[in-house]
Parts: sequence; structure tokens; C-alpha cells
Amino acid sequence: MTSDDLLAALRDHLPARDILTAADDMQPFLKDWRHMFHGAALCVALPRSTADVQQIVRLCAQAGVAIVPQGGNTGLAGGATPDASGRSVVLSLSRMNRIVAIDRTGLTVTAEAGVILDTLRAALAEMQRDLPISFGASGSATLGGILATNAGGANVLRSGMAGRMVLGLEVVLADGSVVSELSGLHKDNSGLNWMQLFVGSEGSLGIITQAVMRIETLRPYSATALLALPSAGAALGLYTRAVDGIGDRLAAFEIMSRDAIERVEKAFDLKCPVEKDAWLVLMEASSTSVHLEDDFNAFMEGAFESGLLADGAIAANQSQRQAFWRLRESLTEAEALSGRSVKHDISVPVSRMADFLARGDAVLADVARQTGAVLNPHVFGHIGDGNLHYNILCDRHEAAGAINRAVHDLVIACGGSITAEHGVGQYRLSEVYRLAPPARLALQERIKAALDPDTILNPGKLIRGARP
Ligand code: FAD
Ligand code: 2HG
Ligand code: ZN
Repeated sequence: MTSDDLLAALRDHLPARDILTAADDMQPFLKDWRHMFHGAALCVALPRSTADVQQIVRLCAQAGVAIVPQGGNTGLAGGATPDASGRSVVLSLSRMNRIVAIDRTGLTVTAEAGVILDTLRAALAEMQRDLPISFGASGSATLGGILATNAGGANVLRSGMAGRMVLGLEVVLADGSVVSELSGLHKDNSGLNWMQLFVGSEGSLGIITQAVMRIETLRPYSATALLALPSAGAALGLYTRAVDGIGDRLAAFEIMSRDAIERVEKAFDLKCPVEKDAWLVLMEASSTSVHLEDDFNAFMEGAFESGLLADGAIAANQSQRQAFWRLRESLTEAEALSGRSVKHDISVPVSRMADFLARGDAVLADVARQTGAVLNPHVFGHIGDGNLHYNILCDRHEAAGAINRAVHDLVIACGGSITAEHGVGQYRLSEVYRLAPPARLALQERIKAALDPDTILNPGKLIRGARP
């Protein structure tokens, strides 16, 4: 089947408005959020149902044309961007965005893959329920994309990664068949836990069309503090105290370097309300109990007396709380506005974070000497998960590879992972193949070959599959 035949067949099955081919219409789907990857496509298909997705997949499989699944296109690893060949079909789930059912008692929500996270959480909040996934792109990121990347965010220390909340899934496979278990059972050991195979699979094993997620009772009371600390060691000390003192009410514990916050202040004309030190921590607790505020204030009093803190402020109301979070959630955009950066989404055991940061300074100094590049770290992350966005602003594009390799070698030496929450996509594929255990890579390739023998689904991302 030629490309023209495929387009004609797609148009036979879907209304013309659901198949985009004009360059201007396709353009937003062909580059990633950072504008780092640019691709081309035969068309962008916008299915409205699982049956539409099956039809598109079958036709592409017949034509031997690759499919690039896309949700909100906010991913940071280039996973949703097609290659430059112009032979792929981008399959956007954005029009499959229905919330199918909310079960307040069974604590589940069923929704189509294209529903936007903020929309889903707002609908749940109206029913005093929540899906505790929180990050800066929540106004665009979709449920399918969140599951396909196993997204993390600020609440992982209490609620785990997105994949931990999956109770049901509907997936279209590479041959167009569908596997669907949407009853949302909390307990089901009647077979392999197959759904987890698709969590974090970045569109390379199947297309997620619907999911059932475990939800929680909304915690209406929250307490939030923005704190300045002189060292990463002090921040870890405070985290240990918070784990003991706040327990499972601790919802977020985010670390940000002073330099990174100063870039946010400059880029968005914002003012950090505390006297800054080397590190800032944004700490939040939430609860269903009205006593949270008293307990949180008592904890903070003890923290100030411990001598760990240089300065700090507790949000007195919702608008101050939002102002603290605005500083935190603007870090990625401020970085993008500050020049070219080399991103690292690393994790190490929590106990080794201070060690990693100290050794990181030495590693960067070495790379700067070797490459002649000027390097400015823009570091922040999720302390409770041992996850740092160890991003380096760099004036020389050619130095990016050397920086990546040096940082990743240190991560491995510290017993860590070179991608904690953003995934592999195309950005980290060669580094994953350089560093991952060969047995794991071989297993992944066997799974890929079994589920997608013709490498139709998202080739060149996450898993190297043979393209016939
Ligand atoms: P896309 O970007 O469209 O796709 C991502 C990957 O999933 C691609 O490989 C794509 O092929 C695949 N995919 C998408 N939909 C499907 C589907 N239905 N079926 C199969 N495969 C699919 N991530 C975190 O983990 N934590 C954070 O704190 C965080 N903060 C962010 C802040 C900002 C400002 C930005 C821009 C991004 C952030 N991210 C964060 C990145 C995060 O991974 C994405 O925002 C989100 O998980 C991806 O959702 P999406 O719908 O945009 O997916
Ligand atoms: C965050 O924690 C996101 O804000 C984005 O994971 C990280 O920009 C980044 O590198
Ligand atoms: Zn993050």
C-alpha cells in the first residue's frame, strides 16, 4: 500500500476533519514541548473512539507505516515526536477525552486516554475525591500520556507514581486487536499483571485508549511552607524530621537551588518571600483533619529550633500557597527562557543525594575544563523520591554529549537511574543502551518483538526494535 493509498483508506474510515495533512494544521504535533525535536508526518489522525484507533492501527500495519501516539505533547524526552522521514502517522488521543464514570464509594475513576489531568482532578474535586498526581504540565498532559510515561510529580512520596494507581486498562495492540479490562477491580490475581507492561511503555507496545484509576478522598486541609536551607544535607535532615513528624500527611517535599529560583524571579518578575540560602524547600502536608494546621505549625517551630533552617515562611492563606507553588512550577519554563540546557532526570537512593550533589560539582568542573563550555546548574527536584532535575545551562551545544555522559556515569556510580520520571523517548535512548544492564535490554526487546514484530509502534523510542 502506498502512502497515498493509506491516506485514502484513512479518509474512507474517518471524517475529513479527523485527518490533518496541511502543514500548518500538523505543525503543533510535529515538535516537542522544548522544541528540541522536530519531525514530519504523513498525517495526524484524531480518532474519537477505540474502534477508530483500531481501524487506524490496522491500516497503518497493512501499509507498514509507523504510528506515533501522542497525548498532550508535554513529554520531556521527545517520545511523542515522529522522525524526519515524513512516513509516520501521528495518532493524537486528544479527542478521546470523556470521563466515563466516577465511583465515589469504590474509589475509582474511568476515563478515556485523552482527558487532561486538571480536568479530571477538577471533576473529582467536585465529588470530594482526588487523583493525587501533580506537576507543572497538568493543564495539558493527558491520562494516557501520564500512564505511558509513568509520570511522577510532587506527590509521589505519598501516593507513588501514576502506574501504581492503575486498576484497569484498555489498550489497542499493534495488530489492531484490543485488550480491555475496565471493571476496576481492586483485587484480581487471575492472570499476569499485564497492565503494568503498558505503564511507562511510551507508546511502543500499545495504544492506551481508556483507564480506570484508583482515587482518594479529597484532603481539604493543607499546610505549606517555603524554607531556606544552607545545604542539601540540611534539606535531607529536615526531610527526615518531616517523615517522622508529619508522617503520611506529608504530600510534597520539593528542593530548589537558589540559582534556579533566581531565574524564576527574573523570568516572571516574581519575588521569593524568604531570605534565600543555597537551597529552598517547598514542603506541603494535607489531610482530612482540621487539626493539620496546629500540628504543622508545631512541627515548623521545632524545625526552626533545630537550627537546620536559615529562613522560612508558612502560607497564611490559599493565595500565598499558590504563590509558593507558582515559584516551584515555573522552574522548567524559567530554564527554557534562560538559554539552552542539558536535562538530567536522575534518581539516586535518598541517602546518597548530598553525596551525588557534592561529586556532581567536581564532575561538572572537569567537563567545563575539557570542553571549554560555561556550565550553570539549574537544579531542583523531589527529595523524597531521590529524584533531581540536574539540569545544566550550557553555552556550547557541542558539549551536551560530554555533560550527559559524565553526569550519567556518576548516577550509575551512586546506584541510581538516568531517568526517574520523564522516560527514555528519543532523548535518552543511546544513553540507556550505553548504561542499562544488557539482560534488561534483551528482555525488553523480546517483549517488543512479541507484541510489535513489525515495529509499527513508536519506532526509535524506548526500545530499539528491528524495522523490517
Ligand atoms: P505526550 O507528551 O503526548 O507523550 C508522552 C509519551 O507517551 C510519548 O512516548 C507518547 O508516544 C506516549 N503516549 C501518549 N499518549 C499515549 C497513549 N494514549 N497510549 C500510548 N502511548 C501514549 N513529568 C513527571 O513525571 N513529573 C513532573 O513533575 C513533570 N513536570 C513537567 C512540567 C512541565 C512544565 C512539563 C512540560 C512536563 C513535565 N513532565 C513531568 C513531563 C511529563 O512526562 C508529561 O507532562 C506527561 O506525563 C506526558 O503526558 P502527555 O499527555 O503530554 O504525553
Ligand atoms: C518538574 O519536576 C518536572 O517540575 C520538570 O519534572 C523537570 O524541567 C524539568 O527538567
Ligand atoms: Zn519532576
